[in-house]
Amino acid sequence: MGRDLHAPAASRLPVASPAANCRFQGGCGGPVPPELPDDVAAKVKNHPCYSEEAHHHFARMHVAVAPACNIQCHYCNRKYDCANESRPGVVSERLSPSQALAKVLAVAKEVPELAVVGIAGPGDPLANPGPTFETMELVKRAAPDLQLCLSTNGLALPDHVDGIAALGVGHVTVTVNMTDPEVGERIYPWVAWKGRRLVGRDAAKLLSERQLEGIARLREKGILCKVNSVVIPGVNDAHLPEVSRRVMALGAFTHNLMPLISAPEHGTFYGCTGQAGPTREELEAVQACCEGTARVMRHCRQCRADAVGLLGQDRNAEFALSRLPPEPAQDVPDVRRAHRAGVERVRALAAQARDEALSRLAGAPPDLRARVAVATKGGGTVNEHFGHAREFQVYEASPSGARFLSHRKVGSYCQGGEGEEDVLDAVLRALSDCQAVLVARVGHCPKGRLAAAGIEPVTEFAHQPVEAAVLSWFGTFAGCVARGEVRARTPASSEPFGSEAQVA
Ligand code: CLF
Ligand code: SF4
Repeated sequence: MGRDLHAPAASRLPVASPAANCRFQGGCGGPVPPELPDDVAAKVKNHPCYSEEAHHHFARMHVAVAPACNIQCHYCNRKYDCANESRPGVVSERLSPSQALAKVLAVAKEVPELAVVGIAGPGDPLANPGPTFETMELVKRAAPDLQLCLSTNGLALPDHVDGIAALGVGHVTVTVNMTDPEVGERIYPWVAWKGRRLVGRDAAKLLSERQLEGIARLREKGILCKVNSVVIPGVNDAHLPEVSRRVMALGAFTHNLMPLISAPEHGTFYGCTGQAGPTREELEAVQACCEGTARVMRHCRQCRADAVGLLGQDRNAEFALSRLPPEPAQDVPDVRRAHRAGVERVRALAAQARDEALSRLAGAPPDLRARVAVATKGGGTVNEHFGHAREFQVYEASPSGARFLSHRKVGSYCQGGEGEEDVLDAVLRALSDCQAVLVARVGHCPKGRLAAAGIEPVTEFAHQPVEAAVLSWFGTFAGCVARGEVRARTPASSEPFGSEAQVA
């Protein structure tokens, strides 16, 4: 293909010119996403995947009613099932449509944040159209205020867009890893098509054509489409900006660039052949490059196909079939309504606090920025103890605002009242590019280790809204930089993305 696939990803990517209106002064490689039209803003406002802000307040659940798949991806092995695993395609139990409804109602009773019911596998929802559509019909009738969502590889999508629209499904995700069959044949060994198995470039070409046709048809029907791409170093990473351009031109709403998860014990082709996922630096380089043309999603948690709860949580085990009541629960829409009203109040206060914090940054150098980690367990505030956090959310702060960059999975440092030193080492590595970590509380020992590693532990903003907290800390930091007391830094990481999670 005339390009060096063994060079580091960042050096192979086309250089994105900073847009004239880039609010991160060119550092992000992309323009400010345009304001959303009101009807689109309303559709994404409470969807935890389509809105980064919403993911603090709203939950999704997946119902695993779709076992079969019509293609094979080199990163997938649906036979592997581990309760600690967190990859799409992996589930603990498969459900019939009526079991799925019972589970939705049970979750709705216990999780007022529930806003979206999605079907994401463990195979492809549209390779199982009977159970998929029956489930969505049942959920729509029982709890019409819950949003319906599905995620597909796109092969069968053009055949089902009308049915999806008729059911009122508002959000569809299509996984598009390539538009070039030469790239695609290295990702897909086969696709099943009209009773035959296509292989090689023919398979990839057909898959790509069907995906792009499906995305265009979703737009015609006014259905929001998110495109997911798995970043596979040396295979499709340098090609993904082209994918981004194509799918956005066809009307996709956002592009979610996810790291390949690959390990020999997963039993996948990539796992067994040593194909590595991207490092954090490589992933961020691809995301920054695509941001030139797309609204890039950065807060994906690569959920299991039976995930339940806020993104980053998985409460699926609480709602296993064996724990469901014999009779389906009654729906409780009033509880969800009350939660939504509460979120609106929290949002108004958070926006006011953010604007006040921003106004105090007026004199800071426009090109100053810093990465700040936040410990939160939802609700949009700094409310998690350092030792209990199983992930940190990382923001880039600048005088223009606080921008979500990524989450970092970690092991919980405090286990049974004792601090685990090896876990703390991994946390320090995971946050090595951060200047500070904002937490509700932190113990004496980790506080000292964080400070020694150059990461300021901060409890001053406990229970304050996240963006305002990040910006308030940044204001103090900017003053210290101006006085020469500290230096801004953004060290790169060469660890495989997600390797921190291995300590969990
Ligand atoms: Fe599920 Fe996907 Fe709908 Fe979200 S997940 S079907 S759009 S409700 Fe979300 Fe999970 Fe990432 Fe998917 S965090 S894997 S993007
Ligand atoms: Fe697995 Fe999904 Fe690929 Fe099918 S489309 S092989 S379920 S990852």
